[in-house]
Amino acid sequence: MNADCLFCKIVAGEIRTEMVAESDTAVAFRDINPKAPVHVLVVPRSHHADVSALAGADPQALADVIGLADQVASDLADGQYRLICNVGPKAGQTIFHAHAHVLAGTQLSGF
Ligand code: DGP
Repeated sequence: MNADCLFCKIVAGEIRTEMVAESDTAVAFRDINPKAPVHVLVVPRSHHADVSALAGADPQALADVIGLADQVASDLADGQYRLICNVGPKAGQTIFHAHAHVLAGTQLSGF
């Protein structure tokens, strides 16, 4: 755990938020600023700055994040979803704990 990391504090239960799913290696909770009817963040329990770092350090944990994202999209929507991972400030990343955005529950427009 990184003591300065918001998502580490959410994983540890130090900051309360609405959890929608959990696994041994990842947790899923609703984004505070939703961009779709279903907008869930899936984060690994272990701290890595972004998905690129996670892929290098623990590919299985990244696979687990994607697996939990897929489960969330089936549980909360119809299994059709967009998965977004922002890596670095140029991509719009603001929280530097690896995470995937699951967007679902509506017709999503193109990029
Ligand atoms: P990104 O731009 O990819 O780093 O996305 C970070 C997301 O985290 C952003 O969509 C808003 C969300 N977020 C920021 N602070 C909180 C919080 O305290 N609780 C929850 N649930 N989401 C948060």
